[in-house]
This record gives sequence, structure tokens and C-alpha cells, in this order.
Amino acid sequence: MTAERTFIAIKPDGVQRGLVGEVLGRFERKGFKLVALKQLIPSRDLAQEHYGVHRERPFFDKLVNFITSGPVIAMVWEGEGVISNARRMIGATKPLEADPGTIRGDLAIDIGRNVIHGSDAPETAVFEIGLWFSADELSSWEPADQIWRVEE
Ligand code: IDP
Ligand code: MG
Repeated sequence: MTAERTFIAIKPDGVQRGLVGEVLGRFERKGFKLVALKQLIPSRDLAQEHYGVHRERPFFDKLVNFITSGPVIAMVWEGEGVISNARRMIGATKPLEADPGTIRGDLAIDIGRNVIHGSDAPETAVFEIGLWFSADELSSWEPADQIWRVEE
């Protein structure tokens, strides 16, 4: 059985502000396993599908314009409880309401410039991983020091 996986993306503001290492480092230090990573400028089709649930919202066009405005770091992280725990590490959607210690709480101010995306549920994670990655882009591997993170 494959362990739980989630889709995480560093948005164009995070890349432009040089926060890639900072954000990646938090997931690495936590101990989750990186199974896919790439940089791309998303097409409008990809962005519209990714944010499809927000299609009717007034901010939808602005959101799509923003997410397609520059490079995004798309990632898949794996580990027990990674979907909900990554959301807690990311913090509330509005950065000014996000707890200190979270990525948005520490690194952002504006709701439209909130640095990072993370899947919000198991079904969303499966959908988003399949949307952004092909199966051969996902690595199944065992970190050499995994025994020091998770008891067998
Ligand atoms: P999430 O990223 O915390 O899951 P969602 O509600 O799924 O938040 O919204 C997706 C993204 O759309 C947010 O991260 C934020 O950048 C943007 N967004 C959400 N609500 C608003 C709003 O009211 N105004 C402008 N942008 C918004
Ligand atoms: Mg969301």
C-alpha cells in the first residue's frame, strides 16, 4: 500500500521572493518524504482545472492570472497524515489570521499572495497529484535514514 500523499505548490510570489528553500526545508525537516518536484509556469487550462471549485467566485480570474504569472514549484509529499498536517503547517488562507509558526503566518500578509497551496482532503490530493504529475514523475523510494523518523 502506498502511504498518504499530498500535492503542495509554491505559488509565484513564493518563488519570486526567494522562499523556495525556506518552504521546502520545513517539509524536509518535519520528516515527510519528497516523491515529486518540478518547476513550471502553469497553463491557463491547468490553473482553471486546479482551481475549478472556485470557478464561480469573484476572485477566480485574478487567481488564475496570478498562478499563471510565473514559475510555480509543484511537489508531492508523502507520509502518515501528510494531507491534514501539511494544511496545519501552511496555516489559514488569510495570512494575517494564520498562526505564527505556520508558513503563511510567518511569511505572508495578503490573501492573494499567500505563498503556498496544499490539498485539503484525500480526494483533492488524488485529483491534484494526477492533474499536475504523470505517474512516471513520482518516485517510490526509501530514505536511508527513514528508520530514524518512523518506527518500523
Ligand atoms: P486555500 O489555499 O487555503 O485552500 P481556498 O479557499 O481554496 O484557500 O482558495 C484558494 C486560493 O484563492 C487562496 O489560497 C487564496 O490565494 C485565493 N483566495 C481565496 N479566497 C479569496 C478572496 O476572498 N479573495 C482573493 N483571493 C482569495
Ligand atoms: Mg483550497
